[in-house]
Amino acid sequence: MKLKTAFITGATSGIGKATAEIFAKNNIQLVLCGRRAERLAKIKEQLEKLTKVTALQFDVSKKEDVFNAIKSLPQEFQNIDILINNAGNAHGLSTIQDGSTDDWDAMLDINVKGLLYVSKAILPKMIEKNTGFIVNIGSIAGKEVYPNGNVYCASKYAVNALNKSMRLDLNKYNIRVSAIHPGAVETEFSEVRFKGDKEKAANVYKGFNALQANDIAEIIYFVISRPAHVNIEDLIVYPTAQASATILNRV
Ligand code: NDP
Ligand code: 8X3
Repeated sequence: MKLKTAFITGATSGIGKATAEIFAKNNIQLVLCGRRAERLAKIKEQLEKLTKVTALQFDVSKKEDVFNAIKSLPQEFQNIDILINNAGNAHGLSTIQDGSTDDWDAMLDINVKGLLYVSKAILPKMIEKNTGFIVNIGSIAGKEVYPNGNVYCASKYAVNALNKSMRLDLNKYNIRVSAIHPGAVETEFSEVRFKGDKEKAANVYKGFNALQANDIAEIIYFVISRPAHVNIEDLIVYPTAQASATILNRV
């Protein structure tokens, strides 16, 4: 049987990398994407023991690079069945009056426009084939705003809206669309948010059992492996200790 092909953005760490690992174990061939070439090469080498893998190095926020990279895919990886729109990060955690405009640009360009560019480049073939699956990684920050979250929250509210829009616009092409909205997941996310301050990042996950990247990856695999007539629209996934974006039971 022909292998299914998944295209995963942000496959160099955290949720994207864990998803690539689970997909590889389940015989899905992979297009791994990210900016960090060394990591891409290492993950590709590991997962090639399990499935066919190719790597694409590009920045999702650079429009031309996105389209050129996707055009350059080897023939056997061009038929993408599953797109995991996962690349993204928070940059900074400040009030609206103190926020950095560079951080705002990064979050809107990567989390929103990047997701749109990648989807736009991949959709024509899904539409032509009349089948496909898109999983958008949102966040609890796309369901509730929290103090100092402002622009990151806005970017994830946009992902939530785009997920709903994709469902409406792509419905007639038999393309399944799902969003997964995690609460606190212990990845490199907070290190990026706090610009490499490892101590500050580690404090985010102190005093409770945070979700791990693999917890979300398993759910992504569950979502994409339902029978063809089943489409889960939207899931919020928290660590047990977290009740909402702002309420966390730390010991
Ligand atoms: P990580 O920082 O571990 O991973 C982020 C991934 O996104 C990396 O692979 C990174 O790759 C990629 N990425 C970031 N910017 C770009 C860019 N400009 N171009 C291409 N790739 C990019 O964080 P997570 O795994 O936690 O984050 C994955 C997704 O999950 C994000 O959308 C995040 O918003 C969301 N999320 C995370 C939560 C958490 O608590 N961790 C909770 C809710 C949602 P590289 O640097 O190599 O380009
Ligand atoms: C990441 C989780 O709570 O920092 O989206 O927004 S949070």
